[in-house]
Amino acid sequence: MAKIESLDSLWDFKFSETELALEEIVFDSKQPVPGCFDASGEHRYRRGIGYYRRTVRCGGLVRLTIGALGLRAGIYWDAKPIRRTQRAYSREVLIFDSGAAGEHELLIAVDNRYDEAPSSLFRRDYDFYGYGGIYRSVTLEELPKDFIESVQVIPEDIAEGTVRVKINSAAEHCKVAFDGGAWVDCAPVMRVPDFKLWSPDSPNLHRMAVDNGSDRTEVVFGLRRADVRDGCFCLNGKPLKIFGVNRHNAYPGFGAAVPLEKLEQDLRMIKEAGFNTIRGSHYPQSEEMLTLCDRLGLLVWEESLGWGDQAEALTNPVFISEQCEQTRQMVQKSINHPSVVIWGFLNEAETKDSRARQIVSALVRTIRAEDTSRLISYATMFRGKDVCMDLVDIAAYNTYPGWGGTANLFFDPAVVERDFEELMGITPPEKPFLISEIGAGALIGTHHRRRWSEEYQAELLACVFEYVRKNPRCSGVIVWQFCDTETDNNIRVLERPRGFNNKGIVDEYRRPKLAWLQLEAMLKASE
Ligand code: ADA
Repeated sequence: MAKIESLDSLWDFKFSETELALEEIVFDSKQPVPGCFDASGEHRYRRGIGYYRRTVRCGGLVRLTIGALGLRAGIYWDAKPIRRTQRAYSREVLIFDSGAAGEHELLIAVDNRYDEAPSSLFRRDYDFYGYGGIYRSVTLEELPKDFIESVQVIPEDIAEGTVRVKINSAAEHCKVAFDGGAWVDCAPVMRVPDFKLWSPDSPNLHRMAVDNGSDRTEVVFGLRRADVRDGCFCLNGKPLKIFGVNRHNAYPGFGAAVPLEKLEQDLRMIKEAGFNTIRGSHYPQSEEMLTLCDRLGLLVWEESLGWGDQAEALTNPVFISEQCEQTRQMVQKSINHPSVVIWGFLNEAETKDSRARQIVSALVRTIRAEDTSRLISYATMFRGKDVCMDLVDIAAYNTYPGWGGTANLFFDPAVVERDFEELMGITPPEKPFLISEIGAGALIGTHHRRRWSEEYQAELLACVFEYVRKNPRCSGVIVWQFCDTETDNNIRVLERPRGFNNKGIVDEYRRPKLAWLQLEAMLKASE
């Protein structure tokens, strides 16, 4: 197995509001990688370019993996450009000849200025803070000539314990071994010895090692099937009701570069409270996040980056191809994780405009070309006016009864029932009916029972959970949102007190609000 070197450390750093010629840069400080330069310290809230540099000892063919960065970047090896990307939150994998063995320079110029063009994947009006930095780990690996590029293991028949194996390797002949057992010749469909199914209650995992004679690697996978029967979401053939949270990957002081310890604490907290699902809103998730969900037994809706994109963007050829590319990369990256059961994209895009059908179809085709074993959806805000829902498997609605557009100061349970009845009425019978977002803002410590109080949020969400629990037609609800998250206060200054989206059921430091305690009690009571 090739040795993987972590490049996480303190890198040389320079911040500039305008672009600098590489040879002119005077690195005057240090920044941690992973890290967001605008999440704390002297560059807090500033927009510009963060130049990160470090040296690396290596030679020959290498694979450089950057877990994620944002918002856009130029990547340079020995001062030569090797990639430009605007795919914030996506993993970047670069395989290239690093030159003679010895010391080389890696420079990553990260730009957090908003790009407002229709082709842009991250605009200022997105309702989450656009951090600048290298969000996730960076690694480097020297590769043999006949290296293994990727290994996919997709459950085929869960009664028989068979999997479909796809190996992308320069050397054709590969041997594989399951769970430390005997090496056998690889075949397109293989039976896993002594297999056990994966589910949230029993998150059993298997390992498959691959050897092609010059390179060796190992992947972890799980056997489970997610599908739709009689309009219900099913796992391993049985209806499963989704009770989940939307989670932004952010933490005060760290921005989008959430330390692993905090990530693990979040996921454990969510699992222990009794939730079974996380929607990774609104971008691809890290390898560590999905590995933890596989192990803890949490289902994941993973989606590519998008937020409220309008027809002008949705019909822009660059936007379409960038959306397809980031979605393809997301599916390839996460395909072995049993926790991922739904692929999503384009949160709240303008899918009431028939011109959106082109991009939605292209995204569905892109996903299907990589993986036919999971369900596909997108979260719509357009209810009966949406014209793209026939293209996906699940009818998923973002809906805010009792929050937006009503004059009531106190919570009125009738609004929830009315809203859900209307949505169920427009949902085709063959599709699962899923609430992909619902919630209310609550300022922690506010207890006057009216809007913005913890009580108002708790009453609303308790009413929603009760309705979903009792209603067999409803496949589930994913609360908006797990924790309060910073947003760009320039845009929503009057709707976002403190510069935060305050609909978290825990605050930004993960201190529970009443809603958290109430939902936890309800979930535990129904276990
Ligand atoms: C939308 C959107 C979320 C968030 C939410 C809100 O549903 O998908 O990202 O902005 O609204 O809090 O209003």
